[in-house]
Amino acid sequence: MKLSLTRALTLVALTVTGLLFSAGLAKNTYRLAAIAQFKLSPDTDDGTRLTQCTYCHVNSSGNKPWNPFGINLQSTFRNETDTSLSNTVRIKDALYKVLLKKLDSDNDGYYDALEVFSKTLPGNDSSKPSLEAAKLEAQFKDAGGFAQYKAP
Ligand SMILES: [Ca+2]
Repeated sequence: MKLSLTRALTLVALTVTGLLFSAGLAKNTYRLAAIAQFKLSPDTDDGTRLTQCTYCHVNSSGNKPWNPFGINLQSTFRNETDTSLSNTVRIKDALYKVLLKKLDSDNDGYYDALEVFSKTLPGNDSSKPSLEAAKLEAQFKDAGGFAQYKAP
């Protein structure tokens, strides 16, 4: 069977569009899951994003590459979640499990959960809490510690 060039190009264009759409949808699903679970700033009613893709990615448009926190989250998602579950359930599980590791992904002196708690960026060493780590950790524990970031 021969495809005309026009039909072949249309097929390629539709496939690429579909892939881009599903990738975009996935990204936003994960971003929204992180906002809910980590109690980050939600989008405003007019759609302005107050929590950017750069929470986990290097670029504001998302995709590759991931920042150090995003790399740890991605690894947790791939290696420590149940692949028989939906990606939506897996990402929630990964969001919690990556925090439990007490990694300081960006090496700024504050482990990731403390950065989530203080609303700074766990994957960017130029964003870090102003409070000293021991005081912040005491507040974090008083507020419920890791359990406050369990999947809903
Ligand atoms: Ca940081």
